[in-house]
Amino acid sequence: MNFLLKNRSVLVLIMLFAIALIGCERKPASGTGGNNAGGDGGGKKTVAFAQMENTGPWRIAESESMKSEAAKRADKYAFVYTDAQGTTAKQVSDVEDLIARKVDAIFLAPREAEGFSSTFQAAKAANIPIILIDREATGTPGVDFVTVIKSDFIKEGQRAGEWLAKQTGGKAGIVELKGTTGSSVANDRSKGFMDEIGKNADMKIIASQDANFTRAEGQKVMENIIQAQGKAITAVYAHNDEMALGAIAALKAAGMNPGKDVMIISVDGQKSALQAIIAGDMNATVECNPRFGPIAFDTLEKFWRGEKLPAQIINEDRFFDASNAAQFVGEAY
Ligand code: GZL
Repeated sequence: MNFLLKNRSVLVLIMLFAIALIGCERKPASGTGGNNAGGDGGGKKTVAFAQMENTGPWRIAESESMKSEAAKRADKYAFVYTDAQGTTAKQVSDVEDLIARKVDAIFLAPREAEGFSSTFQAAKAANIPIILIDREATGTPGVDFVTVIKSDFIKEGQRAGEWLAKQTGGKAGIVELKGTTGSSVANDRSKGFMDEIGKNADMKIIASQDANFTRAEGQKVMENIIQAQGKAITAVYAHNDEMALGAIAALKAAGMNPGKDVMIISVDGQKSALQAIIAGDMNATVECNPRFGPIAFDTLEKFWRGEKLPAQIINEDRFFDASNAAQFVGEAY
C-alpha cells in the first residue's frame, strides 16, 4: 500500500509539472517580429530613438534624419523619440522607460561609452534589439546590442593630423579642443590625431581641453588658452565644427588671424563650417555624416529578416577644404 501511495504522489507531481510546462508559453524574440505590445499596438511595430541631446547642427541633423526616415516608413512603424538633454543618467533612464513600454526596437546614440551595461541586460531579457548609432558603448556586438553604425573616428583624427602636418611642414603649436569626456568619439578623434602628429617632433600640443562639443564652450576655453599661450598658438584641432567656430570667434576677438596665422582643422562638415572655409576663417574639416535615418532603418529590417550583420557598420567620410567647400556647401546641414 505504501508503495502505491508513494508512487501515486510522484505521479501527481509529474502530472503537475507537465501541466506547468504546457502552461508557460515561450514568447518569440521580438527581434523576429515578436509580440511585444510595442507602444501603439494596432499591428505596427514601435521603434524608438533614444537621443542624447538635440543641440548644435550635427545633433539636430541626426535627429531630423531619424524622424524623417521613420515618417517615410510610418505604414510599418510607430516612432518614439526621447531626448536626454545632454545627461547620460537621463539617457539611461530614457532607455529603461522604453524597455518598460515594451517597444519593439531601440536606436541608441550613447552619450558616453560607459553606463549602459545594465540597460543592455534589461533589453536582452525583454527581447528588445538595440542598435547603436553615432557612438560606441562598452559591450559586445551581437550580444549586448545588434551592431553599431558610426564613422571611423580614429581615421577622422588621423586625417586631421595628416593634413595639419602637411600644411605646417611638420611644425606647429597646437591647441586641441576635445569633445565630451568619456565619449568614444572624443577618445578616438584624439587618439587618431596624436598617432599622426606624433610622427613629427616639432608638432607640439601646447593645450588640450574638453569643450563638450559646443560653440560657447569652445569660445570660452579658447579665450583662456589664448591668455596663456598667445602667439605660440599656430594651429587649432577641434573635435567638431561648433567648437572650431567658437575658437575662431575667440581668436578674432584677440586680434589673431584664424585661417591664416592660425590653421583651423575640425570634424563634421556642417554648413557654417564650409561657409567659414569659403570666407578664409577656417582651413578644413573632416566629414562626419549625421544622416543615419536610412541606414539605421535598413539595418533594423535586415536584423528582423534574420540577416547576419557585422559588428560595426562604418559610414564613409569626405574631406572639405578651400578646394571643394563651395561645391558642397549647398547640401550641407
Ligand atoms: C559623432 C558625434 C559627434 C559630432 C559632434 O558621431 O557623436 O557629436 O561630431 C556631436 O558634432 O556633438
